[in-house]
Amino acid sequence: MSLNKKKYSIKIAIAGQAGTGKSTLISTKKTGSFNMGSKMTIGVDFVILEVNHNNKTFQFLVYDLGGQKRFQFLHDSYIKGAKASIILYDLTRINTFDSIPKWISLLTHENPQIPILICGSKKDLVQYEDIKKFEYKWFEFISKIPEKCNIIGHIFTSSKTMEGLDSIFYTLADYLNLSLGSLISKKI
Ligand SMILES: Nc1nc2c(ncn2[C@@H]2O[C@H](COP(=O)(O)OP(=O)(O)O)[C@@H](O)[C@H]2O)c(=O)[nH]1
Ligand SMILES: [Mg+2]
Repeated sequence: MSLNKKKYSIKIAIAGQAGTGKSTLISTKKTGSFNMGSKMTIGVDFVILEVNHNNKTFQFLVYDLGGQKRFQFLHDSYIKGAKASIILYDLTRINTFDSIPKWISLLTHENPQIPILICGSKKDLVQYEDIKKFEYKWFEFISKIPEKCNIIGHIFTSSKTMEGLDSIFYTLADYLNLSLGSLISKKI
């Protein structure tokens, strides 16, 4: 690797109901192994993830917004500076899908054009029929979402099998690379 290789430094926020697997997802991506025991996220956790994609190195500065309401005041300032976001719902709990609009409101209130990638987590715990059900719910959902909302995709993931984890960050990198161009090309 050349010493002058560019790194693209990107702030992102990860949101979603408590227990959907946000902390597990970023720690699994960071360490490369699934860790069953996870402690409650207090306020905001911060993790740096390096992802190589298309001959570029992306450094994602990931803010994990805890699901607890009392930390709301911390969320707003992080969201303002984020270039993209992930909303996680849990494929084993339908109410976490139904809460997506609440998280979209939170994100877009502070940052109206923020790109949002939606992920259904814990795919290892559900059956094919459940995935079909959520695909159907997704089509219903996306047809009703206001046009100004910048939803960039929907991915099913499992931190246990690692399915979809790379796709999340490749999707964000591809999107930001195209849409932001020089804005993210800060050489570090
Ligand atoms: N089977 C399975 N369990 C998961 C997965 N992701 C997270 N979990 C479990 O779900 C629980 C909540 O995860 P956590 O990361 O703390 O959720 P958070 O509150 O959104 O940060 C923990 O017991 C995790 O071990 C997954 O992909 N598969
Ligand atoms: Mg957490």
